Amino acid sequence: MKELNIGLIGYGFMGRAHSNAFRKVGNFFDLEYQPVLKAVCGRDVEKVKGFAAKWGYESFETDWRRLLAREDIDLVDIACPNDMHKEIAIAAAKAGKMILCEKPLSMNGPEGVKMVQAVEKAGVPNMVWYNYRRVPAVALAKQLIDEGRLGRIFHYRAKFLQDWTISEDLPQGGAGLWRLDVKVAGSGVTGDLLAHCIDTAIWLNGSFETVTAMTETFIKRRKHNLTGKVEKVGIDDACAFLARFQNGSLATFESTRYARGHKALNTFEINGEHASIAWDLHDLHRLQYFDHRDEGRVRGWRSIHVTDGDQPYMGKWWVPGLQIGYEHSFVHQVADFLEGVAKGKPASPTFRDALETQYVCDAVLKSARTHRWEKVARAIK
Ligand code: SOE
Repeated sequence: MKELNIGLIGYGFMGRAHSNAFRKVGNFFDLEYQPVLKAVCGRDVEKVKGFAAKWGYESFETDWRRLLAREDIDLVDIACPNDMHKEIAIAAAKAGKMILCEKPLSMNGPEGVKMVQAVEKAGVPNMVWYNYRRVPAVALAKQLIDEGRLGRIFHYRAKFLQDWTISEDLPQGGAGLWRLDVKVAGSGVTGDLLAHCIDTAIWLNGSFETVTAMTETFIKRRKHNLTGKVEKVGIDDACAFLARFQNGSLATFESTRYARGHKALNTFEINGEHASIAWDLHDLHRLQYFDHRDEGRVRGWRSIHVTDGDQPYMGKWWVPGLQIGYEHSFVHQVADFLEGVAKGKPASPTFRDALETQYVCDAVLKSARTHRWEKVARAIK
């Protein structure tokens, strides 16, 4: 087994999710490459030191440029806030490192273009952590669609609902709350939550054609944790949009952090001419499937418990009936990436793939401003 030295930048929620995946992947998947937790980087020396000790990183850095300059780092994993993705990714590409980048790829499309150009010019393997594609039930949905079981697709319906920002007293900015600061996050629920739904939709249903959107910022001013002042809120708290796909299907997407009672209700439903499928993150190991070709007397929605060895990824885990969870989607994504590196065949979503999601987000936010239908930009050459 060849060792692949990881340099992680950022040690928040995603730093933990990725580290956990790097640690576990070799125990469950037979791979040519074994990730080695070489170094973690963060600005606060005490915190980064503590993280390194807790997660088993051999060393730590407090300046990401020093991490990139190290010859013993093969892969840079960008798990810090969105406003830093571009600069780090471009520098990492120039340094010849493989790159994994937390979603969304960038603050906006133009930034994403520069990142795609940098990794493609350097010829370094790259991928963006849109982890929900690797939930076994979602991967099973992809198989069923690709086998043509649904037939022509008429409708795609997606939601990502949360309720954690309803209080007016919640500040914006700083650790944990940078998602509410537009200068750091780029946008609100569109880039943070709908980007997941859009990525999954592109994967399952193909490219978008046009969108029309509305957004709202319910709480207009919040105290900023870093300045101590009450400042304007620039993010979209909620976003709903309609879309037309290139395959002719019609779609609705909705996301908010103001849906009381919903913690992370990420769902999709797809209606085709023969069959429909539905998935829900709160019940992530199940795929709902309805097939009109079933005998009428017993026709109905099937709730498929996706835990069998012949279902995506499940042969690597326990025995039939025993489910896995959220963290495993990250393990699967690392496994697919490492397999891709070994075979010289990139695993999706690459930076180029993720740029498509960025273009959809840009069109959605533009439409919310113009109140018009907007065309989604095509990929760069
Ligand atoms: C926001 O609350 C968040 O943590 C997103 O940033 C993640 O991408 C999503 O998977 C869960 O919700």
